[in-house]
Amino acid sequence: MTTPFAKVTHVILDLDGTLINTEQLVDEVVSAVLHKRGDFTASRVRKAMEHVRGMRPGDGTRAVMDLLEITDVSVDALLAETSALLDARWGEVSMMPGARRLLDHLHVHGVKTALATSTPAAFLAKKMLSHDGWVERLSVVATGDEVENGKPKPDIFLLAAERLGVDPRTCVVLEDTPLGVKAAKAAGAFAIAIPSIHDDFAAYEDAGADQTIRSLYDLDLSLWGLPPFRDRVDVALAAPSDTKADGNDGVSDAFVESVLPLRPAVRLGGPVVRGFGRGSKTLGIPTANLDVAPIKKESDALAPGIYFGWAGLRGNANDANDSRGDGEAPIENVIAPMVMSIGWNPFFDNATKTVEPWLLRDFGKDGDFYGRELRLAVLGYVRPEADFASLEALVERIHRDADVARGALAMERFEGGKEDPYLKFVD
Ligand code: ADP
Ligand code: RBF
Ligand code: MG
Repeated sequence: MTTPFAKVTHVILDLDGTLINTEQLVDEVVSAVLHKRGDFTASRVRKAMEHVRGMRPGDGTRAVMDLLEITDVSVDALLAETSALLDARWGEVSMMPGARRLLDHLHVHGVKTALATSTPAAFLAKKMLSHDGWVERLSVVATGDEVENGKPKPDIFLLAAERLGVDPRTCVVLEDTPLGVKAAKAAGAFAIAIPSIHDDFAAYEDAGADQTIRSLYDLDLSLWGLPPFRDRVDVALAAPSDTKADGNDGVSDAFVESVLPLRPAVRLGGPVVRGFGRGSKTLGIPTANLDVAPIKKESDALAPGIYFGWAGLRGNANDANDSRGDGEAPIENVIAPMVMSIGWNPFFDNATKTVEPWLLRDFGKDGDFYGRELRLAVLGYVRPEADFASLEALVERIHRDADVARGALAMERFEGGKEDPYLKFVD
């Protein structure tokens, strides 16, 4: 058993980047506006924007202008320009993976919740127009315009706790930015960081985070004395793939692992593209990479991490352009179990996000998928992406993920997923 970090009674939630996925849209819109104001490198603009993540819109605009030394326009004018562009696009914003599950869970268990957002009330209404009323289910709301000082000052969390009618020391704050974590700690609350800046976890530790997790899927409420989630499912492993007796390699030797079913299943697909050419060569584990751009919305619905499900791979029976010699039997459509990775591969520190399933079947001479259409029905989440001390440890963990996937997909509740019509190429 893990000992709890603390016993809290109330949960305070940040909005942008924690509950709703606004960060990429804001980055895109604001950086385009900033680039029009001077000859900045992309990395300088990105750094400036990361520096102000979590601030109120006015505070952030002013701070970015200072950092980039933009003087030919007023803060208000620049803010008006970005706000108008953003207001036209808030409808594109989805909830963060795991946010709906968390809010439903806290609601069902009667845990009192506060929203503590830097967004001013007037912006909040516009931002939430396309959402279906979950804000109303929160106990209290505190907005950026209601306080004297924005994050990293504690005001917004002090106000949220006051409206909840409790001491901030009985609250845990969920935050995606270092400035938000700082503000929560300054208010005396506990702070869980769920970083939206994925390449700088140290910034969250420096800010004083009590715990850092990679996504809301990994939130363990029992560590905080709150009612735990009960929706994970145990998967029994046939045998540990780690045959070394002691588990001193950072990879657990347990015979059971729990997975989080995704409801509903996430469907995504496209033609198989070339990846970094590393899977087979470096790891001995081939992964069929999908182009992320056309499936951005679907892949963003999943937190970076490791998943399992079923894959449908289109054959070439109907392919008039089949360039192989006459008389060769056509390759049939197949449905196979799969285990996949989504994210930035911390071990390799990739600059771009990949979506890459390993199909758990030996394809032999038919193992060239490039250009063929691959469809995935993702049924469950296994674990977050991790870094490893050695390549061997990474490879061992991926084989264990495959064992977990095979075990889960043999269970009645996941087995039927292979009948998903999406995976059958009927046309
Ligand atoms: P890349 O970096 O281009 O993705 P990999 O070394 O990861 O290359 O190998 C992936 C390729 O190997 C796939 O695109 C596919 O053509 C082939 N392949 C063969 N068997 C499998 C399998 N079981 N699962 C995934 N890909 C496979
Ligand atoms: N890469 C990581 O850096 N960390 C991981 O925890 C990780 N887990 C993976 C799990 C599975 C099931 C698969 C198929 C891949 C995983 N990878 C991980 C990605 C691996 O590094 C990648 O497939 C290779 O770099 C080839 O692109
Ligand atoms: Mg690959």
